[in-house]
Amino acid sequence: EPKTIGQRGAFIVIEGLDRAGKTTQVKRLCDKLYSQGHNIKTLRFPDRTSPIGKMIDSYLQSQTEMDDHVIHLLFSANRWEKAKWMEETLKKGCTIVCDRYYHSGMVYSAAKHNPNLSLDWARAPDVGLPKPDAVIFLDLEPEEAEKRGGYGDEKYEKKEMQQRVRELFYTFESDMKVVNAGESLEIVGDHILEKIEETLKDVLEGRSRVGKF
Ligand code: NYM
Repeated sequence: EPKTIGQRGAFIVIEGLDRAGKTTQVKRLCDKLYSQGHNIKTLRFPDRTSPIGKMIDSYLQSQTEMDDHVIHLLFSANRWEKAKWMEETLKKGCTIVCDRYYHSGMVYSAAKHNPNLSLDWARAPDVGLPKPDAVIFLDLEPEEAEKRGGYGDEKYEKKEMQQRVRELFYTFESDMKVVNAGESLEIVGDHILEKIEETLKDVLEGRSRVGKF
């Protein structure tokens, strides 16, 4: 018997640094919640499948150059493309587990140190998006990321950039639940579950509405 019948679903976001194991943890969390009887949908940003997503993908792979503001607005537009679907999905009683969202949007762009692209400027285009019920931040020490084989070839996957991104994520510490991603898969998974337990209960028992950023 699905637990979410008659109630809205919960909106859970997994944020974190590159190499923190977000994708694996999103999968584990979905499997776990599904086995508990939740209706689940997953989402990841950037969603590289839409026309805007394809432009983002091309930028991340250094195949096209773009002004910092332009790519920032495309990342935001890529979230707005899904906003209506997210609201409808939650309303139907489906829980959404999402790999990255507007915190990534703000911090990666602001970490570029472009004097014309402040954190405030970066925040503005995302204002009004559906607000997650819980944001987990998978935190990883840079040394640990390096032990995991270092970063990939995409834009932003450089040590100095990741360090700035990490510092900026911490300016949103009060919005997020920090989980140390340096532990084993199982331990990280258990910590995530512990941190969202209260939120899930509140949502599923009808005590909380979908907010807006
Ligand atoms: N990224 C992701 C941004 O710069 N802004 C955003 O709004 C989002 C959602 O894209 N290095 C960056 C962070 C990552 C890169 O993400 C690709 P992933 O999770 O590796 O596909």
